[in-house]
Amino acid sequence: MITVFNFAPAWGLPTPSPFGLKLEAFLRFADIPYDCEYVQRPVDSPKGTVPWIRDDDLELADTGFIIEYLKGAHGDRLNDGLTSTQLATAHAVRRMVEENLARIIGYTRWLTEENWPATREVGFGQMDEPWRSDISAKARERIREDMHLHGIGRHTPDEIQNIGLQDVKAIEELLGDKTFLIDNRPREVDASLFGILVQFIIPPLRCGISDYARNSKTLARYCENILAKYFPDHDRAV
Ligand SMILES: N[C@@H](CCC(=O)N[C@@H](CS)C(=O)NCC(=O)O)C(=O)O
Repeated sequence: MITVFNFAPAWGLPTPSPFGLKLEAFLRFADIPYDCEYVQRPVDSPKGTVPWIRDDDLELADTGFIIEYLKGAHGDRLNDGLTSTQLATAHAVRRMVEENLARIIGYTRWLTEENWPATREVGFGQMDEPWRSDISAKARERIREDMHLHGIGRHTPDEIQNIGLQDVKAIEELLGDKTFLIDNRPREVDASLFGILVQFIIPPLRCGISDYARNSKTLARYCENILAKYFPDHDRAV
């Protein structure tokens, strides 16, 4: 049985980690059994990131590499029958949400004043003072430096929200009235899209992208359908 090391359920989601939720969604879409072990910090992860997996003696980090490994071990169960154009669209959407929108989730959670108290509570709430204030402040500074070096951290909060809104509106247009991004069943790209998009819809984040996504029938329906059908065991009260 595969073990997924992930952040524990929080904010009404099976995990507040966009990439952790991507991986769990992939495993459920592909019907591959797994269990979860929850961690507070990814100190034991081979790449220092959440999620990572253990399968017998193998430990592997980064959802891109994990999913390639799973496809090798269990077969590519989600992309069968897609045309090369559909696969190319899926690739472009996956890169957009993982490389841009997911970073904006990080910015919104960690670096906006209105969302920082909730982020600190979920990430560091179990720690005692003075460690809690000290370690959370240092982690926040590290994220501020990362975002600055990447470049996105040099923009204003409104500019960053507008950059993310462009992605979200493009997804809304591509989804239209379909149940999934490409056709009528979940494909590999839906794992990335759901894992990241739902983080703007269910958690109590306050930002322009969340306001837009929660009010979009297309985007809210997409996420709610996947949660209901593929995560029926999830207790939203957590
Ligand atoms: N490209 C990686 C991204 C993983 C990632 O950024 N994970 C975040 C949590 S969602 C993380 O572990 N950040 C470092 C940390 O929390 O210390 C993947 O696909 O797994």
